[in-house]
Amino acid sequence: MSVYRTLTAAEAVDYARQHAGLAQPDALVAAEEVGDGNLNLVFKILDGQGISRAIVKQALPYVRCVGESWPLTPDRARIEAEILLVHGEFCPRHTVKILHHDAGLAVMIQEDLSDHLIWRRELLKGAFYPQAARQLGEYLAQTLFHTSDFYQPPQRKKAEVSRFTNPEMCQITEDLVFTDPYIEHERNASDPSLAADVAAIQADRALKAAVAALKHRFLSQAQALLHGDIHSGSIFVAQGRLKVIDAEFGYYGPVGFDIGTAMGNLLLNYCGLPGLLALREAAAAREQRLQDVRELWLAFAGGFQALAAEKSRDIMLAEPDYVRRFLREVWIDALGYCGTELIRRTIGFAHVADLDSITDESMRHECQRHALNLGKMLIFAAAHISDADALVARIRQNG
Ligand code: SR1
Ligand code: MG
Repeated sequence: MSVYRTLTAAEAVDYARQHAGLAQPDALVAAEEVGDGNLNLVFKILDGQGISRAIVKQALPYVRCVGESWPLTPDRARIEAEILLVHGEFCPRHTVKILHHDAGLAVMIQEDLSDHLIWRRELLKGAFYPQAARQLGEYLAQTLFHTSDFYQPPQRKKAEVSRFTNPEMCQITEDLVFTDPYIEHERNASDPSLAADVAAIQADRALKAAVAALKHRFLSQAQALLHGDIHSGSIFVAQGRLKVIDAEFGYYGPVGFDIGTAMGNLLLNYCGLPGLLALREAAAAREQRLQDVRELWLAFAGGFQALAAEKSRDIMLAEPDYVRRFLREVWIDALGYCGTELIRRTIGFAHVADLDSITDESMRHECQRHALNLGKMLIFAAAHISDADALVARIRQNG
């Protein structure tokens, strides 16, 4: 019999008192439900002064932003907690700390991050965190290298692939990222004035074939334990600090998917900035975003290469020429996945504030078209873009 029940705010407080492992559990007195994502309940657990001391996150048995008509496995909470524990083992500096988790209740308690801010909200305001992209690149290098065949003993790695099989959440990504935007589908949403752009995308056989190749790799390449949804809303920042949360879409997949998703969300901000900020601020922030994309790749690739040289357990995979070849393959994948993220966040089911919060309608459409064109360009040109500087040059040429 399942023990699952949805927690009330009072129960969340009690739960945190019992399980958070805080020095003064009785100081916890109230909970505030703050979940603004698409899927879960999220409670801040407050002390008598109203200061948040821990976060209780519970998976609902359905997609929160849709309702009970879209059921979804609560087992995603176990997978998320276990992924964050693994990522925390390899990159404690940039992974949120899991204090406790319970598979039956689909609940986890995380460290409080109230002294950080959500990166996306900061990017919308044009705030710059000069170390964030490098730190995100470090997180990706550490977590993806240490969970891959470069480092994991082969039998253990196969057991990990099985532990982190996440079919329901992967299907959401498979559908929402790689299929729906390229067909007529009731889940898609876009401004009516983009109808011709959407029709062109859905009629473009060459584009569909290129996206099919990316989808096929997402379906079949168990390279490393991915975060699976690493966008700027799943990242907390403070000056000099960065923490990754929300790994419920994680599974063993192609390394380039995490890199491309992260880059794609930075570029969604790049595309939206002219509609979000005044001319000069937008221009400055766009330059920062291009530098962020460059830094992110260089930190990831440099970090991965150094780890491969120092810590690879497979002596064949550690061959420097092979490491370079592997990183080239990751780069091409990442540019493609960056492109699919740009497209799906513009005309698919789940949008981003970087574009949708632009109030001037014609400016919003211009920014959305830019995101679509940049996405298409990246998908088609991925194999012809040699490095991060060439990427930045291509993005500038694109508008
Ligand atoms: C039904 S979930 C929709 C989207 O929200 C999440 O953040 C993922 O990006 C997913 O694709
Ligand atoms: Mg999320």
